[in-house]
Amino acid sequence: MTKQLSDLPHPSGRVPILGDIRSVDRRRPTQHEATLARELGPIFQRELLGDRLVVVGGSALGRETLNEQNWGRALVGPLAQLREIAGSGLFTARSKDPLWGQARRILTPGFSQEAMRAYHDAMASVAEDLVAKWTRHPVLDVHDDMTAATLEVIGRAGFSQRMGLLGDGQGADGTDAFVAALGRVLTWASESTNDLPIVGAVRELLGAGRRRQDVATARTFVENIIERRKASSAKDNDLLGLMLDSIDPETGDKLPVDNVRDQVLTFLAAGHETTAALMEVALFHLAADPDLANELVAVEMEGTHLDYSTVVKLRRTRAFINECLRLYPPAPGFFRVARTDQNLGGYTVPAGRAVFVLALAAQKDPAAWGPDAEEFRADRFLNERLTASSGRFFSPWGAGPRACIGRQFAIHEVTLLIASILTRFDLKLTEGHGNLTLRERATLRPDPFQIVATPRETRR
Ligand code: MNH
Repeated sequence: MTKQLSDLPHPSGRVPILGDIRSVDRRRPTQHEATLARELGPIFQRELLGDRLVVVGGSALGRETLNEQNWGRALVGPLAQLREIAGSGLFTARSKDPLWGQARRILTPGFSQEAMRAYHDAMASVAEDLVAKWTRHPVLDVHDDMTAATLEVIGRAGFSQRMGLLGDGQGADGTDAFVAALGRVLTWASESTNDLPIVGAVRELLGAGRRRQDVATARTFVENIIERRKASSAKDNDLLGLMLDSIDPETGDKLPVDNVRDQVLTFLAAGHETTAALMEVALFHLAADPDLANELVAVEMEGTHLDYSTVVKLRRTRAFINECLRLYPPAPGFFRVARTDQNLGGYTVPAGRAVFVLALAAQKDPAAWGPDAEEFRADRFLNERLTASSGRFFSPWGAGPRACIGRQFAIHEVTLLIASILTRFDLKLTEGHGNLTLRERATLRPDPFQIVATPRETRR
């Protein structure tokens, strides 16, 4: 006999009508849910005014939801809110919207191995600008510099467009305003998902004007990028080139003008926020553990020229990056919807019901990852072969046809940035930054911290 979702364990302190109101952390919702998963088990519920969120935080049950035959992607939670700014861009389009398939087909060549090879020099130019900046200013704000670096990378590699945040400061106008507007919209998307209907409605009313402005700011910024590109003679075969000119082989259509705008915005947002989060987690661990940094340099970086084929061979760095993604997934979870009635851990999940798969919890489930599941072990992914049959939930890029299209792009970028930084600098945390704490705005991203970068002594 399977049980109903109403039978799922829930946090203690449930109150009539409002429900599990005492167990909502508006500012750090998924970190709170990961704590609950430890107490309540691999699947639990949280109810607010009769609205039930089903959270899957166990590794084995999480893996069941990755089965594309039984489960699909669901556009709910913060993701649904983000349609307000990203429209039917790739990330926020409904799977059944023909524009999703069309855009995915048009853009997939932009993420091939060949494309990565072509982006390498643009990515390397950003790494060099970052190194130059740190040489001049050794005490650095990691959050700001990673926002700058990742935006420059997606701008230069994806849109042949400098963002004006690194290097000589030339490039798109209004990038800072764009970043600020985007940050506020992301925060709203995350926090409003955890609002009670009434409180939420009031907040909506208060925030709507500001948000309209933010959306307008962001759209104007990307429209300027598109206009500038159309006016230029450059016919680059980059992401923007594909968006503007490429014809979908299946439908014979180009992307509609409005959709190009939504795609550019989507790629600027999805391409930088998550990647910056990953870079920040990585830099924190490298600064906190100089032995680890030195080992990576000594074993696989020293004396190499960081060209495309060298970067793809940095397997220890890759393993280290995977461990960052395991413990600090920049997308802390994703929604999956049951295609037909499912039995999940003894509970009936009716067809059409969405569940929140909490990668943040499932990727440190001791039942799968062992007693040291919560420990950061940079070599974990070197020693344990993670194949599809390894039985552990590891899904920082999502799942199925809606999985991250930018995965190889992000991995190449992050590996190259880390190698460029480590071969040049010794990193140290400044006093008072002993712990990595994370804030949430649909993504999970470290709170700002500083590091000190001193030039590494070169061996003769
Ligand atoms: Mn990315 C989808 C994680 C970097 C563009 N990305 C997803 C999803 C996850 C994800 C998880 C699926 C979400 C869901 O199912 O609800 N992405 C990441 C992480 C990084 C990242 C952890 C970096 C680290 N993403 C990038 C980069 C780009 C990008 C870089 C672009 C250059 N991601 C996307 C797009 C989608 C996506 C676009 C939506 C794909 C689709 O729905 O077809």
